[in-house]
Amino acid sequence: MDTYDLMTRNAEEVVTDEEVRELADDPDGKRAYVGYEPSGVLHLGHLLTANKLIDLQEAGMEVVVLLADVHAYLNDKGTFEEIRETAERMKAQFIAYGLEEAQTEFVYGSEFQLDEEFALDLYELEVSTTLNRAQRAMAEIQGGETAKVSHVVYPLMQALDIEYLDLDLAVGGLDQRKVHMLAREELPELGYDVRPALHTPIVADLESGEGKMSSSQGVTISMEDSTEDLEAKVNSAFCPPTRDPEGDLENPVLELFEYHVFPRFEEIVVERPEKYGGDLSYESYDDLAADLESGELHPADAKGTLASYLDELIAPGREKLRELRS
Ligand code: NAL
Repeated sequence: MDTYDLMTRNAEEVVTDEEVRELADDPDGKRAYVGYEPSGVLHLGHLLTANKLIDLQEAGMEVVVLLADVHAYLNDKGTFEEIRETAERMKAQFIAYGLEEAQTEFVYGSEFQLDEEFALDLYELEVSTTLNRAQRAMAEIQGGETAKVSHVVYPLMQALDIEYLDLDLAVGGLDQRKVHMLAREELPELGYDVRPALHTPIVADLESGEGKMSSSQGVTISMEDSTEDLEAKVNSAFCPPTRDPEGDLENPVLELFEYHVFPRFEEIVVERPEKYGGDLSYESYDDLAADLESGELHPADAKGTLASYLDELIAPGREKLRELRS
């Protein structure tokens, strides 16, 4: 696969395409970054951006993972001590999942966000940004009501981080796009450069195929799930025999194959008894989706296969968590 295709595969949005193409011409040693609020254990939402980081590392880039402790604090996720403990476990899970340790730098937000220079830049952004703009940037991240002062400071700090971490590319879920747009507009006002961004899709809720999968509501899959939990969750997932169900619905089973399984395995084997046609093997997502649509691949077989590949992906992180707790 060519470098640009690898860097952008499965990205829902590339801002801007021209800037990312330029980066793809010479990615060696360039720095990409994702930030995460330390909270709970890793779930599929985290792993979707992690897959993109693995692609970028394969393309030769260095990856910076921001453990956004101050952001988590501003979003009411606990005391600094609790947040730090969660962050350390998160780090271990990312490495277990497959981020290349030698090409990954983990940084705590509090290492630079409390410096005087950062604070002064933040105040400058506070002066130049309207309340309305900051609230809109935060609305998709926070989900609930953006009513606290901390919720409008949050996106401004996130925008500044892009400058302070000396990055060449910002990566995030599509829910981060308004923060990245704010950064593109406001950073030049402070005399800083604009950076390109890649946004990963938001995966639909497993059971309904609607909206977004999240840990706070509905069903998600996390590093803590046992093999049996995974099987049960995937089994009860919405899986019509089409990749584009009616209306706003998605096929979450196909989405998980596309975004989580195919990027990490060369070949997917669906095991079937001889009397049902024997094993099927796929090297591309499109072939699998086409077989589901034609009826060659039964949804139940697709689900069983999905559960076992997801299990293989989360097994090392699950093991790591067990170790850390014992
Ligand atoms: C992502 C988050 C917090 C701070 C960041 C700083 C720079 C780049 C990305 C960042 C977390 C993210 C979330 N807002 O919703 O999880």
